[in-house]
Amino acid sequence: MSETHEEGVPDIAILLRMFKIVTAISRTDAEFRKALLAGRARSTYYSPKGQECISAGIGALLRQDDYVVTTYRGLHDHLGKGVPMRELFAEFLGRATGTCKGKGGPMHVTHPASGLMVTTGIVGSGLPIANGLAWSSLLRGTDQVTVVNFGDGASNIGAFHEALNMAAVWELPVVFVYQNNRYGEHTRYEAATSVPQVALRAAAYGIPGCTVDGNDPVAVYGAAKAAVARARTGAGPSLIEAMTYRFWGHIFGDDMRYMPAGERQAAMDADPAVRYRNWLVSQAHFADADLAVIEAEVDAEVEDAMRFALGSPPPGPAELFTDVYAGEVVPA
Ligand SMILES: Cc1ncc(C[n+]2csc(CCOP(=O)(O)OP(=O)(O)O)c2C)c(N)n1
Ligand SMILES: [Mg+2]
Repeated sequence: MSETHEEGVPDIAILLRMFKIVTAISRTDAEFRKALLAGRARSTYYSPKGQECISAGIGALLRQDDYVVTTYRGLHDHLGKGVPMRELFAEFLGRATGTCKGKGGPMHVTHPASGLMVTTGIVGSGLPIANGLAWSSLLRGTDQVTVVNFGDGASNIGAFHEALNMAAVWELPVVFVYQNNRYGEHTRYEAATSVPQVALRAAAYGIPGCTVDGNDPVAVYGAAKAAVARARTGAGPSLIEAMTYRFWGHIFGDDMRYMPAGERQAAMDADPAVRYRNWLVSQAHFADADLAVIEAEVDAEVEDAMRFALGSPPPGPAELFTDVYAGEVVPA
């Protein structure tokens, strides 16, 4: 972290909350990759490692009853919103104890109790869904805020433009969080996008847009604070472009040949989790030993969640017809 953020440093409880989220994401990601490589777990896995500070900055701001929508690369957003680790791990591994009884899997994690409303596998589809959630809050007269996370690839899909326009016209309480990790699948940002920064597109819809360092939770928190306040007070939507990088390619197991080796190495050398930890210590917000205690607690929680998930059964055949139809349906 090059900046000191002297003026805009959030209070110590927020810094700590963000550290716990960053650590939980980073350690969970490492645990998942280890389990997959060892053959202990089988799943498709879209690693969010590198993008954890975005979810920490947003997660530290939201209330439990606020809504979050995310994508298949959403593990960081799930943890940032407070989805319980045991149920989350179990869902990722398709177990009956998961958030959706193992029937959603990593691409469809839903946990309304913590406000994680939808995880989608269809690029761009989360944005209109977020508008619907926000519209429901307006109809019910609550001051809930909806945050929708999506990637740079999604910003070139029609649904992005339709959703931003509608949210602006209806002044919906949505924060559009655009996680610019420089690649949509195997396509570089520059090859697919007409503007140097997608935040510029906010002007086309008459809403505020900004670009922040997505690898700095303090910067994300600062930008999101204004956007969340705007949404909560009925002033309408905003677009936040968070610049970041995905460490492990599109899907875990990707050979990553299309990513220049130097570029990826530079991003990994500047690991945002390590950078935030170093900044907290160098600015004397926390002692190294205090953070080590938290890391040990997080490690224990991650180990426990993995043990719980691996020890849980898959959903049985009787589950095939439950949670599928609104009414009672008995198959012939
Ligand atoms: C409508 C649609 N088109 C194509 C795909 C295939 N696809 C899956 S992920 C992806 C890349 C999306 O990139 P981005 O929005 O930048 O998200 P990231 O994976 O970087 O988080 C594509 C094209 C899809 N799932 N949905
Ligand atoms: Mg991307």
